[in-house]
Amino acid sequence: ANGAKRQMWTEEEFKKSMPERSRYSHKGSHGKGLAIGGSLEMPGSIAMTVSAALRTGAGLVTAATAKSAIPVVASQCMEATYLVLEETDGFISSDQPISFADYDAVVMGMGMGRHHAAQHLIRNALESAACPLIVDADGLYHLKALPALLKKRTAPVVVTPHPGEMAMLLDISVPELLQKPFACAKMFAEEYGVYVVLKGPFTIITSPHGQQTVTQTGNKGLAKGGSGDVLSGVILAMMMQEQSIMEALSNASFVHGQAADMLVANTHSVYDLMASDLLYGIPKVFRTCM
Ligand code: B4P
Ligand code: MG
Repeated sequence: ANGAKRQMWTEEEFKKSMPERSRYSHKGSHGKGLAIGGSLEMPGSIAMTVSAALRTGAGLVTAATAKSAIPVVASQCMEATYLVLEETDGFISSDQPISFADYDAVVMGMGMGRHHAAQHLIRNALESAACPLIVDADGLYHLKALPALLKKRTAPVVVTPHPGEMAMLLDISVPELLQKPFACAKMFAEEYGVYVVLKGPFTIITSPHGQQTVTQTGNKGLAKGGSGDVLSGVILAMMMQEQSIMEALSNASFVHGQAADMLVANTHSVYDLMASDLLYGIPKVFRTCM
């Protein structure tokens, strides 16, 4: 019965669903995104998320990160703008209100750390951001502590766990999860009314109603710190283009994996591929698959 609701998402679906850009478009037409995360210890995470979002076609991207991380991030991303967040020991500890109404989509969690103080921001976003909210990495740990808020939220939420994080969210072991990843993702999506991007050698994307797509792009070169942060940025940008959320998530996963595949086929290997190389793989995907 599940089979009928499951679709393989390939280059063909990508081609069909990517919106054309209007001659009269401006940066506002392509979305203003906000990425919240990073720390003095992990500044690269948010830098890669922001760069990936810009590479994928976001009109404007703002990075909200710990004050001391900003110079590091800014030196890597000249096109981004910044929101300075208060910090403790280099980690975001701010409960300052963020004006979420200024953005079309928000991604949060990458490199944020698991200090309790960061939970304020997740709470604020769940309560007051009317736009789609994407939660990744350490954000998922904070989210787990807020089940009632998650259920109550009506605007879209996307979670992007790897198997370790999905198992943590479901309170099961990784082997248990890997025995039935489709059913587990569906259970979580339906229970909380969220979109789930369960990452892996194939990535399973599930809607709150249990509809599922699968992408098979990507390779072992992605098994390296930072590749998930790049995916978060690709998702942020795709969520702001004119397509359904399922199309946006499926296309994001397709592009991310395909970028890795094209780099490994041409200039790189699965040993040397680095997450930041994906920023140069994304243009190859747009040039050849669209
Ligand atoms: P984290 O601190 O969460 O950091 P990370 O996930 O390793 O980095 P990143 O955010 O860049 O990558 P992500 O997986 O999100 O890891 C802490 C600990 O969690 C790890 O030390 C480990 O103990 C545990 N853990 C991590 N991954 C696990 C897993 N798969 N199963 C069980 N425990 C795990 O994103 C990676 C991206 O690359 C995704 O898009 C994914 O689809 C892709 N990718 C990775 N390997 C791939 C492969 N072999 N083939 C194709 N695509 C692949
Ligand atoms: Mg990750």
